[in-house]
Amino acid sequence: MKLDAATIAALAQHLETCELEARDTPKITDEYPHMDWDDAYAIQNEIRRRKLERGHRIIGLKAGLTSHAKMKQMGVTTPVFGFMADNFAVPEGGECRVSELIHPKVEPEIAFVTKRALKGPGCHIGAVLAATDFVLPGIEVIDSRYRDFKFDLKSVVADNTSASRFVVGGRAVSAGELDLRTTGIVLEKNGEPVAFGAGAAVLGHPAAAIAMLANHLGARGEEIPAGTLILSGGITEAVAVKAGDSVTLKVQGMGSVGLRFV
Ligand code: OOG
Ligand code: MG
Repeated sequence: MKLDAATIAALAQHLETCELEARDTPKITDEYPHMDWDDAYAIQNEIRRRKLERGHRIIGLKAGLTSHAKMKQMGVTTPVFGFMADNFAVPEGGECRVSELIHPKVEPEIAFVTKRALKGPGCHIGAVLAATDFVLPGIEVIDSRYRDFKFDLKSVVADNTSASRFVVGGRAVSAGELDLRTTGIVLEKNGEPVAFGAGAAVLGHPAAAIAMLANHLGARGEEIPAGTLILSGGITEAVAVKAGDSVTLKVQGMGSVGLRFV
């Protein structure tokens, strides 16, 4: 760790205030270029603690930057992990208020729900599939607090990996029912297909993103509890949205899920 506790608390307060007030900020590594990975996750944990203290619940976890399309779009090379609070959830077919956000983008994802705890190190896709209750389509709405979505990995980790809103729905299927590598997806905006892909875009198999998360937590003495919802990461580049847009994700064998931006 390179930052002291007071600096970590101040940066967490700054980033969370930007989230809650829909204001952007330059990336924090401009001012703290020497901060390390542990500092970045410590700032994210402090944001989580602030939300819990105000009575929020943590209702899911996420992996991000798990596909080459996303890594290329953002100019980074390593997946990152974050959390979702209760107020991030949009009901299936529901509305997402753009006035609460800075510059939202949508991502097509496969969501996993665990039925058993997953613990690293050594977690692999076999263990993930065995511990998965079901998978279902999910759209993540990301909203980096950083100006023009310009960040590096440590800044984005501190900013809870741009987590903002999400919707899951469609048909929940057991993970063994489909080959998630060849499961096709189509993301539509206002009825037009805007992005296509298949599950293998995410680390060869979306379950690999869940295994990576379990190994990341395992290195910190933590685990993914049973009954956890996890977003495995955008399969394609993220697509910008504005008020009036309607977005639908169709996933082969899993139906569709959507939301509207107002
Ligand atoms: C970081 C979050 C990326 C994903 O699914 O790749 C992410 C960002 O691109 O702002 O959630
Ligand atoms: Mg995502």
